[in-house]
Amino acid sequence: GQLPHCIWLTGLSGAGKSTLANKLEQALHRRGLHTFVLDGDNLRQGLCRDLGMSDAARSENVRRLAEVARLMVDAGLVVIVAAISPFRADRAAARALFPPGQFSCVHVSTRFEVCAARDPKGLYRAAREKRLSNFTGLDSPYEVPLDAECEIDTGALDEAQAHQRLLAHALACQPH
Ligand code: GGZ
Repeated sequence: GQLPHCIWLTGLSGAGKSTLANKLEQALHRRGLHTFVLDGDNLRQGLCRDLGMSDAARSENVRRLAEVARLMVDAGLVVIVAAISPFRADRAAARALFPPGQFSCVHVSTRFEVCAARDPKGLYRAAREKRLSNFTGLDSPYEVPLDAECEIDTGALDEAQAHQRLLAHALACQPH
């Protein structure tokens, strides 16, 4: 059987969280594990569509993601959360919802300059040109985790290496 677990990916916009989360889900699924991905960007279309990008709105967004993840872990799933989740206190509150050993934090630590150069959605450019405010790393803070169980820099690893590192972490959380 599988150990229900929440794997929480935090990092800047464009760091690679969603890509890593989705590839991890596929790999775990192939190994017979029951998983679900909660992506901050997706949940902002529905459950969290009333929330903007102020500090308070981000805290509320992270709180809701954590509560939903907790319900899904209670239902027996391996839940993969991908959200910037920029504040240490909010990530700590998320962690506190789970039994010890059933939550782990993965810092997708890709540097700001690397994310800004990728800019897959043009958000960094929009933020630079002041068409977008409260942008993480520019005029909104990102508090680097001090308690991450795993760190992945997609600027230093290629996609396959980054995926392997995350998969190894996820499998290490399972009984073997
Ligand atoms: C940062 C923003 C912003 C601002 C829109 N700052 O990389 P993405 O595009 O696809 O995902 C980001 C998403 C942020 O949602 P999260 O739920 O992950 O954020 S948080 O945990 O801080 O609540 C990004 C896009 O929305 N986006 N405006 N101002 N990212």
